[in-house]
Amino acid sequence: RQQLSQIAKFSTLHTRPEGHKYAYGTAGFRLLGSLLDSVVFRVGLLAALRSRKLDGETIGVMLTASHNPPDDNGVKLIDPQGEMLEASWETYATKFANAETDDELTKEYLAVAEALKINLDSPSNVIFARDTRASGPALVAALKDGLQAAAADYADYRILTTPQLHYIVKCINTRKTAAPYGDPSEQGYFDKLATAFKIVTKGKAKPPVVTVDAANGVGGPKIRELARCIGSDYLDINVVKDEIDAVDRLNFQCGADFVKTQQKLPVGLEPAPFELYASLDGDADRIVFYYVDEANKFHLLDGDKIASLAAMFIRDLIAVSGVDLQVGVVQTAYANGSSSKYLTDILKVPITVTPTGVKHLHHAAQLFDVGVYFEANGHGTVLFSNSAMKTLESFEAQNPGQQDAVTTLLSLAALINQTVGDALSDLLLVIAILSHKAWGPNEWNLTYTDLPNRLVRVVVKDRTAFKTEDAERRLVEPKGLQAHIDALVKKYKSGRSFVRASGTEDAVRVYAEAATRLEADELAVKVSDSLK
Ligand code: NG1
Ligand code: ZN
Repeated sequence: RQQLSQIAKFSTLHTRPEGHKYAYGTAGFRLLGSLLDSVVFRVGLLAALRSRKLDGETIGVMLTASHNPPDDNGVKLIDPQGEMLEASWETYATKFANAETDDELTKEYLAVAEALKINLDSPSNVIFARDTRASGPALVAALKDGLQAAAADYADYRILTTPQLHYIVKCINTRKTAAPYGDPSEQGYFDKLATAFKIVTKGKAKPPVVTVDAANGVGGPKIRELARCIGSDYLDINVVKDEIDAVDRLNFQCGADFVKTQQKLPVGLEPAPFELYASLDGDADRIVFYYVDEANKFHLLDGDKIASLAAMFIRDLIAVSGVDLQVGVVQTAYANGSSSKYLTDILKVPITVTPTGVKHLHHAAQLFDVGVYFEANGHGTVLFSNSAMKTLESFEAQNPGQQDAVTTLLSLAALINQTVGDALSDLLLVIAILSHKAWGPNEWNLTYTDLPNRLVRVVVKDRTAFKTEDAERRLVEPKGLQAHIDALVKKYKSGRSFVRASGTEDAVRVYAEAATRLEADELAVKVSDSLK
């Protein structure tokens, strides 16, 4: 057939480097940009098939390596409602990427089409975008070849943040439904967020000034554009680390991952005490906040603090409005023990714990009326269920206070990017809440005090030997190790520790927390030593 011969022909232009094994993981394919040409071409083929399987609904392809170093790049698929690619298709992605020859690739292509009864003549729609990396344009060319070979219709959205592309995918696919998500364009995205932000903050205290470190990535220009749409009467923002043309500075000594893992300020930032700062990652889907006190001590406000702030605010709005809705929070084992205690004991908000990986958190959050989920590293969002939206939209308020709370809840649902964690949307959410409470970062931080904690990466012979249960909080294998960890933990006040294999690196991670810095460090070392 014509499509198959086109694929075989184009594939010769994108040969697979020998000896490299590819795997579609939680972050899609992610590695050195120079090793991705054939992978991206083949992802184009898969995206075309995925759209055909779903009756021509639009699929997204994002080229980014997020917080990774500048020479890396990556590619991941976005499903029609703006979610991550359905898990069963990750296997096909991996198979396509590893096909040894052009011939084997066309065979795989046909095999998937046959197994899933996909009509290769049916319509296929794909949109794509990339971040600011130097390897991006060449990979876009490879992707276009793949889409053309597979006879897909496509549109190039050029440079976007990852969450912007998720948003546009969802907008396109909901355009003709009863609940369109928004205008499927970048301007539509900015306008939706700006309008919602202005409604939420109307008549409230002037929000705190915020300085944003954009990791020298795509978030810098986008946040400026967003701020322009909102206007300086509503938002006072400074953007730093926004040199997108200095490609080697991307994520270098700055950005959300640097700040969270090093627990320190971006290099070169000279903060004023008690002012609010935030750092994005390279594709602007993560954000962490921080400030320094009068003694110049650094205080991190991470994903757990964002989740707690959002849950508190939404819980209070629900209480004032009188609507019958339940807000819940989804965390992973890495959530600080103090945050879980605060949510459960003080806010009385239910918590679900899931394994690491956004898709697990996202699915668990869908089970609440309003589900707040954040990984400690600052990736997360808030989901309003369809029935919660209906309840809010049809609610008849008895007094202005109730009306105000319901309007705010509905505007929050528009302000928050519900397809995926979005640093820009999360930034506005946090600022809006601080404005309502007339809080600065210090007041926010005082809601609870993080337990000192330590995360250690340990290289082991075989990380697959580490099997866990109970949302990765307990080891089942190697046998006996959990009992040993339990015995160690018992010796520390507020001690907690767990071990799991990383899903993104060839290592295991040890997490430990305890009442004091010294004890948390000691526990982490002792548990790490027991793995050798
Ligand atoms: P792994 O390598 O499986 O621990 C890391 C992060 C996750 C998540 C993924 C994203 C930690 C401890 N783990 O996973 O939270 O962000 O990368 O790809 O931060
Ligand atoms: Zn990212």
